[in-house]
Amino acid sequence: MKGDDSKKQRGIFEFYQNNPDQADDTIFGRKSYSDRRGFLKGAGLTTMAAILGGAIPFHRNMPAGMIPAAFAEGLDDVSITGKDGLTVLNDRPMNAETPPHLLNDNVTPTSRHFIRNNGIPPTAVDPKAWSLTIDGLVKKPMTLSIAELKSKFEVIERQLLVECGGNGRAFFSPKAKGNQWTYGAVACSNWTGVRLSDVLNAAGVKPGAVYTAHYGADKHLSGHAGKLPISRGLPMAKALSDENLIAFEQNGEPLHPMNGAPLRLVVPGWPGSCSQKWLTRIEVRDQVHDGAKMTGTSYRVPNRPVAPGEKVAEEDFEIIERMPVKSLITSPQTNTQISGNEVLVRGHAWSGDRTVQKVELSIDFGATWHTAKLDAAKNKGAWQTFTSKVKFPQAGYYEVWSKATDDSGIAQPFAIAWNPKGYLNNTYHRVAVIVKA
Ligand SMILES: Nc1nc2c(c(=O)[nH]1)N[C@H]1C(S)=C(S)[C@@H](COP(=O)(O)O)O[C@H]1N2
Ligand SMILES: [Mo]
Repeated sequence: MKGDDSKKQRGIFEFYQNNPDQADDTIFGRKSYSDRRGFLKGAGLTTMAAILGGAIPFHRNMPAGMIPAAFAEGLDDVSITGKDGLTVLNDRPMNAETPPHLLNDNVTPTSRHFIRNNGIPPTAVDPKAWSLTIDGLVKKPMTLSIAELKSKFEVIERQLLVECGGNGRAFFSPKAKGNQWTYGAVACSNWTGVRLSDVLNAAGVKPGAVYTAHYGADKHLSGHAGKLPISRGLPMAKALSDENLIAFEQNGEPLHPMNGAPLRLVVPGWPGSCSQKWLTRIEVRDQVHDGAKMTGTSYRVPNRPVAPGEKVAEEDFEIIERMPVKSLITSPQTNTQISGNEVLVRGHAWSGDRTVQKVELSIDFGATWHTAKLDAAKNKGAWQTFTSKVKFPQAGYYEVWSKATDDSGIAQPFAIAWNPKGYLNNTYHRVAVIVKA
């Protein structure tokens, strides 16, 4: 690691989780484990400070006794105000996912909505002073306060699904770099706001418009004022469809600071990265947006099937659009022991921009499948909840597998095609159930 601050900084947890041996080597040098005596020295300290920007919150994930007491003191755990039971994957930037059994509610409570940050969120936010600018290829560029958004446009409440493009990345082999999301970078809260399409139409999209560009108030990890952590956009057809919200409330309250307060986009069914948080500006462009994390390999997959671990040229990557069909079992929690031979299985299923037609469950590793009861979505862009009473023939170890099929006849696959950045893992969800005699 060099001291170059344009280089991406990472939290110590991600650093260790991705490759513990390499992290150890970087920080402590290539010495034998017993030689280290629990102290950082020389280059190790400098490196650590560069990675962490000063604080070392995740000492418990480091080799025992390796963190100087002065650094570790008082930083035993990370709790995020207003969040409950989330698993923190990274502290700089903050990234946290929700264990599946905490996503059992039809509507995800704010306390259980995951956090995916690419940079440093704004602090001391004043909703009254906040403004949103619509400019670029529009007839009437405008800057609106949140009060003006509320008074000039119809305010609606919708239940909308947000899923990170990297949800399920932890299960790719070879490993893909980035947050090792398992299942819980997905949520479906109630959002209140105005339609993105209404606001764009009021500004008057000019002919020749191709793509939107979204800007937020968070800062790049490097601290560079001119550098954005993330700025993504949408093709005009998706931007102008009526399910997307410019939202100022989540579950009937102001947005949580980590979920974009005071204003954000919610673009259901597309990679979460399309849903810009701390939203300040939407620009309409005559070409595909080229902002931070729009280009290169970010939120992109190869345009052809590739072998696991294959190197793919950057020009062969394509922007991810809708998210694929997927299901999540939210009850029972995995590894639950039950007595009696029956359990009520519950979960949710979704397919970006489409409807889920059926969810099937298997308790015999896919040999036979049973169709679950599947509810309709509350509205376009929401997930659908499924339930099924599952009977087990005898005591023993079982896995309950869930497989959703959408209205295009596309089902979740058993195994995921590998891609370099670990996106779009929509394989069956599996939970273990131990049936006691
Ligand atoms: N301004 C801004 N918007 C952002 C991000 C970000 O880092 N900064 N992360 C994006 C990504 S990658 C995802 S998956 C969603 C996550 O939304 P959440 O943190 O509210 O769950 O926000 C998106 N919007
Ligand atoms: Mo994301």
